[in-house]
Amino acid sequence: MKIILKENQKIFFASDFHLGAPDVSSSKKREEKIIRWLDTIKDEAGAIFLVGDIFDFWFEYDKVIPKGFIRFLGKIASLRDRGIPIIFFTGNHDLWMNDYFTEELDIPVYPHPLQIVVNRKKFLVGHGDGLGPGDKKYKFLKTFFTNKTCQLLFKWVHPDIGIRIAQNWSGNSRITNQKKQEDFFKGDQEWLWQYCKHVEQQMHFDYYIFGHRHLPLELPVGDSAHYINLGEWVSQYTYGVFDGQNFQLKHFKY
Ligand SMILES: [Mn+2]
Repeated sequence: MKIILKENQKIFFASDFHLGAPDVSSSKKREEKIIRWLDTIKDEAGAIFLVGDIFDFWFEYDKVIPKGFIRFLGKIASLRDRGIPIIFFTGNHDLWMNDYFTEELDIPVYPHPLQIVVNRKKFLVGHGDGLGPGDKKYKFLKTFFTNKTCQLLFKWVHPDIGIRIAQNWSGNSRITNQKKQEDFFKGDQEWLWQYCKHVEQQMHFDYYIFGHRHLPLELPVGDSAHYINLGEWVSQYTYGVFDGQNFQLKHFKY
C-alpha cells in the first residue's frame, strides 16, 4: 500500500479499544472518547489505521452482526464518506471480522501485517498477536479460532448463546492476563521487539507499528528503525501520528 501525504496531512494509528469490555457503561464512555478523538483528527487525517482489538468481541454471521458501538460505526462511516481512507486490522479479540466493513463501509480489513510506504518511509503495521517467539498457548488456540470448521460450528449456535459464551471467554482471558501480569515490559524478552529485530535483518522498515501489548512503547530496532507499540484505550488512550517526516506517540486527554 502506498500513501502520499499532502502538506499538513497526517496519518493516525490506534489499537486496542476493546469496545464492549468490561461492561456496557464503561465501554460507552470509551466510545464517546474515541469519537471525540476522531473529531479532533478528522481535518488533518490523510488516513486512519485501526490496528486490531477494536472490539472486545466481534463475529459476523451471514445476516447478523453484534449489537452496539453504533456511534463509533456511524463516525467511521461518516469519515470514510468524507474520503478519509480507514484501514482496519483484526486483533486476537476480533479476528472474526469478515467482509462486512469492506462491503458496508468501504473499509478494508487485514488479518495480517501490511507493508505501507508513506511518502518515503516504510512501515510494517499489524496487530502483532502470534508474531515472534513465545505465546505458545495463544498460537495453539489460534489454530482453532481460525479453523473454518470450528467457525462454521460456532456460526450455527444461536447468536444470543454464541455471543454470550464468547464474551465470557473474552472477559476471562483478559482477567487471567491481568493476573499473569502480561501487561508489563519484558525488556529484551518482548516478543514483538524480537520479531522486529528479526525482520530488520532481512528487510528494512523505518517503523514497525503494532498493538496487542497494551503498552505504549518506542524502542530502537538496529540503527535506523523503530518499534512502536500503540498502547490501549482502556486506561491510557495512546495513539500514533506520522506527519510525513516523524512519528510520535501521543496521549489523548479530553
Ligand atoms: Mn488487546
